[in-house]
Amino acid sequence: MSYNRYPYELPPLPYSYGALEPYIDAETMYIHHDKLFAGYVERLNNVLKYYTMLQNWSLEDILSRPNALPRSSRVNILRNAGGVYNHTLFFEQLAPASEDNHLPTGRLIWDINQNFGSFEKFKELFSQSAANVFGSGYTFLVRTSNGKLKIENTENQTNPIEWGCSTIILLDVWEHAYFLEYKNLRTEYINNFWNIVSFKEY
Ligand code: MN3
Repeated sequence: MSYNRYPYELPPLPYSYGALEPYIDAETMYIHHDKLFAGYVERLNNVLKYYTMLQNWSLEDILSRPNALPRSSRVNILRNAGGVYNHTLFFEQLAPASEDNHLPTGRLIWDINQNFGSFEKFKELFSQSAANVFGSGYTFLVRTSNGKLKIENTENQTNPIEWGCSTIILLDVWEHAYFLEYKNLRTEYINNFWNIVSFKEY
């Protein structure tokens, strides 16, 4: 069993269900991680059991080579591999508000200032972008293949790795990510994301 190769297993949540309160409630975390994320892991294993060749591919291999996937199962594989990849990154990057890693440092803050003017301006643009996701999807901060930072929205479980980008942070704006606590108030959920998202060293 592995987190990045068939047969996939569900990565454990790196903190308790209630660790992100009051910004994300424990019940939402439990359902999101143990039920919805687990469902993507299970469905990905179910489809990959028919494709021996793909069992040796990493998630990155699968998502970055959509045209190499068997046509009859392509949508099913991409959807579930994307669901596993995106939720792995989403839960991994969140951290209790009391931790001190919620501001970008080093090369990343330098690049953010270069690309967006300031961290405050970047947060404003990212938040606006997340508020504008129509239907189910995500907002990403990515590094493009030529090294630039970019904010991108995607639909459903699409990850910009499909067009050569790497993910720095992402916000799940599917309703299941916030509806229990925030109801229709997506903007409050987005604003509170900045208290719990963490940034890695670059
Ligand atoms: Mn989700």
